Amino acid sequence: MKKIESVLFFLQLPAGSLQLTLYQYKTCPFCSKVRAFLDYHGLPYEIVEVNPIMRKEIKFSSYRKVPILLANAGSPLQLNDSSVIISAIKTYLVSRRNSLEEIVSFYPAIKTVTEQGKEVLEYENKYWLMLDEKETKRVYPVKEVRVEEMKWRKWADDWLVHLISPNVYRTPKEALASFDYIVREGKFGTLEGLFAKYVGAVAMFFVSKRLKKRHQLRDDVREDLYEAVNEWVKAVGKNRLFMGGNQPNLADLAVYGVLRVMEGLEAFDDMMVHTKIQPWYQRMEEAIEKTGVAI
Ligand SMILES: N[C@@H](CCC(=O)N[C@@H](CS)C(=O)NCC(=O)O)C(=O)O
Repeated sequence: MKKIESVLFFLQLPAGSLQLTLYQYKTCPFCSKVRAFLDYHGLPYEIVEVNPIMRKEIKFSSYRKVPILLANAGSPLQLNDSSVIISAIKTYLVSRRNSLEEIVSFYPAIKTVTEQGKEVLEYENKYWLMLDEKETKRVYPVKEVRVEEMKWRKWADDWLVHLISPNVYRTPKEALASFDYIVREGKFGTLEGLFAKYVGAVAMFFVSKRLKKRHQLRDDVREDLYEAVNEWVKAVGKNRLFMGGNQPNLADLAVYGVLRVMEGLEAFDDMMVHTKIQPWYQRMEEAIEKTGVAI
């Protein structure tokens, strides 16, 4: 049965029928989440690396953050916010009843004001896939699986992501190493890169202390990282390979996407040594390498 479904999926979505362009900073955790999702589903996409200083590449957009995904499934469409992008495209892959445009309209943007009085855009339903009863049964055999996936996707955005900066800019040496990596991987001019590396490292070292306070992290921010990561491993449990069972679900992809941006940095190596994440992390790497998975 599974095989027939996957053949149908590929028949319904011929190569090139969904053209995607991802505007990103390579080292941004939200962008990494989207790449993990697209790669796992074997969806080809072009990348436009955005210069974080001028952001000229996204001049066309009134939404000023990355990731932005331009999708063309017949008519061009702009999708903002990593979780909206993932939910909308996943809905589109599972259910071809609605156009992508219609699906995106189910994730409206609303302006809200944070506790600090800052105006921010939030997207309604962003962890919810717009499926009918039959499709829901296929993706989520029991209700609890859907609830769990949503809970941990939200956790990745609202908690895990906030542990990254305080950890990778923890000490001046780590801040410099992080910026060296950001400049190497990102799109910077030569002078801009040098400026970003040193000024950015100093700035982010101090900003990360502020973030640490704002999110009420412990003095040793590694402890919060280790605790969070072990909490995730515990939630996956010993009886399944991924939170999604034998295959990653959207929560697995989100957590992996966020953690992956620390690769090559001291915080990542420490996390591998001091937590139980490694076996799951390796399984995720392998799962994402095998692209073109059936929906
Ligand atoms: N909720 C958004 C957050 C995106 C976000 O904050 N992106 C950062 C980069 S990591 C950004 O573009 N910040 C504005 C800037 O760099 O100018 C999402 O999930 O996509």
